[in-house]
Amino acid sequence: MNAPQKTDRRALGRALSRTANASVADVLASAQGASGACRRIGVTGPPGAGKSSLIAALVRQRLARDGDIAILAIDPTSPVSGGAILGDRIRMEDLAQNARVYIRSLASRRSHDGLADNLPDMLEIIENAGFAEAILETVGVGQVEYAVRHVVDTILLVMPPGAGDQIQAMKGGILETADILVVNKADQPGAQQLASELAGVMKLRGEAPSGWAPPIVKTSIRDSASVAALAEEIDRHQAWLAERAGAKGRLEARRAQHVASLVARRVAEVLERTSPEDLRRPLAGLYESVIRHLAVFNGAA
Ligand SMILES: Nc1nc2c(ncn2[C@@H]2O[C@H](COP(=O)(O)OP(=O)(O)O)[C@@H](O)[C@H]2O)c(=O)[nH]1
Ligand SMILES: [Mg+2]
Repeated sequence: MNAPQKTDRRALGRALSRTANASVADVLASAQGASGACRRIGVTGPPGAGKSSLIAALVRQRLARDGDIAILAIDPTSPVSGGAILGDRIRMEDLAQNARVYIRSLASRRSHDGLADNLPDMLEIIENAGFAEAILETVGVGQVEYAVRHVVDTILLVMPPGAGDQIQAMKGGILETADILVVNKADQPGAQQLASELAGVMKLRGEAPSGWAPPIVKTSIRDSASVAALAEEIDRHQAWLAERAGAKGRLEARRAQHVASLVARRVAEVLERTSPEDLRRPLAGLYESVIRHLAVFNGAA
């Protein structure tokens, strides 16, 4: 499939906006589910770690290859625009002008996990639009990172020097799901100390069940060799995924998770339209009524 032309980008933007607000019925009418055609990279970590700057630096290098790149930023701070994304725009100004790059911010909506509810659907649109790569930036350390796991192939956890205290708190969390640990701002003091602390934590953790040992990469946006080294680790992880006998596992898990999230959204849709009287009914009756309504896509839900 060919990448969309620059003139198609407005149509792409409209399709994404439509999907962001689509009901489950709307999604089922058009979406097919992920095909795995597009490399998906998640970049997470605390605000100010340098995620946007690093993504911009990575993309500038990765444009040397074939294929268009989409950058999606989940912005929990503002429902519309502004805030962090405004800053991101400035860091990515040159890329925003590039016909082969598509940048889009997504406000996180009512979702319990802080991700846009329709993120899997939006990523499918990006995939079908022919992008070779989609890079997803998420802010914060928490539930979002677990949700990201299901929609991307490779997760980067970006930390600034001095984040050592946070590592203790993260031990059982995001550190477990990250595929690559990035110590950014390596031009600042404390980067080596953080890298050593991380290495210690990873050693204690022992070998991951998957067999992938997350590398620890020090980067600085001022050092293009370090960004190239990070790009290489991303490629190495993607190659490792592709080579595994169970390589299909991740795509299938993604599709299963997609269906699960659609069902959860559908339940929420039905409950929204359930009257207070019905909600006071005995649990078994209420449960049965909800189940019955799930498959009935009419105005009355
Ligand atoms: N010294 C230094 N500053 C950086 C580096 N990467 C990002 N920054 C700065 O850190 C600040 C936050 O960067 P940003 O990309 O917005 O972080 P985000 O919130 O994680 O997306 C900005 O002022 C960047 O210029 C780096 O490698 N070295
Ligand atoms: Mg950012």
